Amino acid sequence: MSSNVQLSYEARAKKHSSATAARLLNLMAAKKTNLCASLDVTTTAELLALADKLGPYIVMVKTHIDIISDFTYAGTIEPLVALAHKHNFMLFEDRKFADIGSTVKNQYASGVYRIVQWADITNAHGVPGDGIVKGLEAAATEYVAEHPGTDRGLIMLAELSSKGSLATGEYTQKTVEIAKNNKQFVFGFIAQNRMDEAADEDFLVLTPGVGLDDKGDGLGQQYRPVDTVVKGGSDVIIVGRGLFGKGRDPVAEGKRYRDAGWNAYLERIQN
Ligand code: BMP
Repeated sequence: MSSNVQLSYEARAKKHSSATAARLLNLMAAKKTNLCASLDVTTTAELLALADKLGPYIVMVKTHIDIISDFTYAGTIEPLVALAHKHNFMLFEDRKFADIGSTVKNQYASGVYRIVQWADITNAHGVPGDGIVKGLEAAATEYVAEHPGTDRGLIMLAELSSKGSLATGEYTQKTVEIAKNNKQFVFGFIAQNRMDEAADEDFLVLTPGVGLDDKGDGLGQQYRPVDTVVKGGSDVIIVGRGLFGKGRDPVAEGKRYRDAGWNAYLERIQN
């Protein structure tokens, strides 16, 4: 496994070439949490209420903004960004772009959601090839040029948590190659394992499919415990229904997953 996993988040932030990755690493160190809350809810009110409750315990909110039934930019995004400032967490739109460069550029910057304007991080599949990164990067570069002091970063979907995923073996390797060829914009992976990296590389691994109580959801999702995930090289644990599923208290679960994730990280860097 890469030696980066033995280093502290602060140490990695100092030498990271991506401003977005460095910001994320520093924020995890400052807030002592590597927990990303995946808030898959369908109303603005639920999204904002959960973001506010969980804010103190998380480094990031991950959204699927297209599932919000009452979405408006002013009504949904503006208060969400205000909560991100209030609690100091980053925003990750789990858009899973998968089209040609020219199309994803517009999907990222335009339409109803205007993702590039508010999401620090988004993600993409490698299936279309390198052009997908170039298209997204073009939109990010335009936005950042017009908004000095901002940064944007992309993560690639190298593996999925779901049963029977086709993102394995050669597909995963080719996706990693796309990332390696685009390090100025791609800073990490959605993956279940650490991906290959050279001595001068440090791709962050963000891992969904994390649950302390359940093994799956009956629709193909597969959960692994926090300890296994972090000790396996993951830098950010992504937890959704484990935090706010039926009967769960988001504040209690937020603290529980934060502590589990942070303790596993401390043990990892101490060994
Ligand atoms: P939950 O913890 O409630 O199962 O949610 C997992 C979240 O992570 C969902 O938003 C899903 O879209 C996302 N996700 C995943 O579960 N597995 C992957 O491999 C990649 C994902 O983005």
